[in-house]
Amino acid sequence: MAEKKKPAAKAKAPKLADPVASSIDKGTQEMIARAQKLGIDTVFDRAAQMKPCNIGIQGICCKNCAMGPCRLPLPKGGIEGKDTRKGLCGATANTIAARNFIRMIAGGAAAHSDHGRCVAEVFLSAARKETDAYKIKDVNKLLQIAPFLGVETTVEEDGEVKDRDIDEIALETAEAAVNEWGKAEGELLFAKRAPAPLYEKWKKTGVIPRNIDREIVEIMHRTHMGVDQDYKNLIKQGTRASIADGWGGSMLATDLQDVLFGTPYPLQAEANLGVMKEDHVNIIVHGHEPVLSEMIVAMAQKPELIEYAKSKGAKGIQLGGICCTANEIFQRHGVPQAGTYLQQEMAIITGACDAMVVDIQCIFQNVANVAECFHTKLITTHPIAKMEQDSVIHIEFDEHHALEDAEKIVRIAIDNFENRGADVMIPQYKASSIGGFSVESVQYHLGGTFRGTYYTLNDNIINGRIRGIAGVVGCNNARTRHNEAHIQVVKELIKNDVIVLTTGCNGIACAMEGLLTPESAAVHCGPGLAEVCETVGIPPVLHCGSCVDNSRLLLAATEVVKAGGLGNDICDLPLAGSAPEWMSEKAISIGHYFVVSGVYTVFGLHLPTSGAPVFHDYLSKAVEKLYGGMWDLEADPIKHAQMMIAHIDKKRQALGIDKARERVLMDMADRQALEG
Ligand code: BF8
Repeated sequence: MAEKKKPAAKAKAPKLADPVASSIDKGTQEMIARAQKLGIDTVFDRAAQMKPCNIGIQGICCKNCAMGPCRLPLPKGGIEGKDTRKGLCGATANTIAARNFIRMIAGGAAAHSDHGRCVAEVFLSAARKETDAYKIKDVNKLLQIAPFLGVETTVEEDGEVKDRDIDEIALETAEAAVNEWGKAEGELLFAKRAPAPLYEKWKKTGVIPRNIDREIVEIMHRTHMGVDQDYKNLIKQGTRASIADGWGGSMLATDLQDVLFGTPYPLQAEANLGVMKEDHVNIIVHGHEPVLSEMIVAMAQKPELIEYAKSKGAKGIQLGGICCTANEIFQRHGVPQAGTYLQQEMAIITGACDAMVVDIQCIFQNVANVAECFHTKLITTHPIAKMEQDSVIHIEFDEHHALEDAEKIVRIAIDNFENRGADVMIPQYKASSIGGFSVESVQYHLGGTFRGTYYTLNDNIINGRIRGIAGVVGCNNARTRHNEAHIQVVKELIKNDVIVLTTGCNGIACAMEGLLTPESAAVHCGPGLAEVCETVGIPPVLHCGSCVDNSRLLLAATEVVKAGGLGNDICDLPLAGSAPEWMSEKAISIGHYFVVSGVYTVFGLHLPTSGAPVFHDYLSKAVEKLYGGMWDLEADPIKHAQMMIAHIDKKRQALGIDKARERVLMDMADRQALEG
């Protein structure tokens, strides 16, 4: 008799994320719950279902050759005595962690710098007058950067100094800029924009980049099996490549974007998913390069296309940004920020996203799967960033026919409006925000038109109203509650009179929380910072743009050094950096160029170096001796902010300005007013 088959075991339902534990944002919580009801998985559910690799997290898994992967987990009780761990080839934990770490720098520097290269090439096309879509919008910025690239802006004729033709300057500047990626000799020209003592430190340690591409390529060579096997020498190359990013590729991206699209000055917008409108065609622009989004912004305002949208039953066209594209179009046009990195799937789950247009970086492949559950058209636009799913439309964007491409994309979105289901649910949460704080506009607000320097900012730091400056930047990470650490770190800093400069997804998180408004100063700041914000009319958190715009923070710090009274170098300033919810290789590159530019930099979550304690230690103590900045790590947001404040106080003490601050702290009337 045939054996009776056992009934198949009922498949276990996959574990789902708890919406409230996943995000501090109510709109995001609503969308997570909605997705779960509809049976659509999101990054939050996937994080609940898949644990991160415990060995990879420590940075000591080597898969650089086929004898491995070799894994050298740190023993539970740590290492006693000599660390004898080694891979098949003999690579130590330090070698493996350092190789992995600088490969992350290479990935991050490549991403920022390739973005910069694309902008430089578009600028070259504009300078050659090969495109009608892109023109030089900010001549002053061009004149400001041209000398750093070795381009004269004046000419002497018959003993008289005259302005050179702007088209000639543009062309020479564009050619010099493009050359920075691959020139055969010399050094990165923007390195000299750093304060002289910092430049000298780099020179002395031999880390001035030769050109941008070479430093990234050399990382790939050095970390190939059997090449560089000294963690100190490996991180030295990581330093060189990260400088090539911060003071090179990213800085060129920022500067040339300002030349082409305008240097940001403060303007107002709104942030969070609630900026989407049920009765409008909603286009979400997601990614990084403003080369694409600028054209979409132009097309979405074109009367003919607005009329076309109306002919399809919509009241108009609503644009919204996700990730750094959001920051780019917010800071130059006041286009609302629809959300941070972890909200990209959520924007589609509203059911009201008629098209999501993406270019490069930080784009989940799963947005294609989510889009398939709704009417949303997902459009990829960049030749280096396509998706395998058949539902994805690819419209290759090219500066030579950029306006036509943008119009085609906007028309696809409009045509798709009538395909919406009845299942639209836009979370009704949004906050007002003010952005557009470039180095120049901070100078205007905090330096004054007459002084034209950062003098007033320095003055307020010296007199203690402002305790110090913090750069809080970076991503979201689904391994921690969305936006919680961002907001707690920033609130703790401003409560303690530390002014915050923000970029990237931290900037969007702060916008969603209402921290980018001058009014928030009275609610959240210590008395000194609140007074400055009220007097000058600025928010306590200054939105400085996207992740490539971290170069603005380097230049702002340089301006503070130049204004005087706070030391001679960036490492002398009461300044600290932070990335509370980092996740990308770009964050590691940014973190490292902050550190080697002299900034004490704290990351949240973990660092992929913990499995190699000697190397991990080297990144703090030894690196600090070389450059004045160091890496630090703290997952708890309040402790994280307190570590930054302690560093700021240490620097105030070294500058001899700690006494002035004590006087401000003694002002009880201010304290009571704040508490009231
Ligand atoms: O470059 S902060 S999640 S969007 S990597 Fe990405 Fe991180 Fe956001 Fe911009 Ni930056």
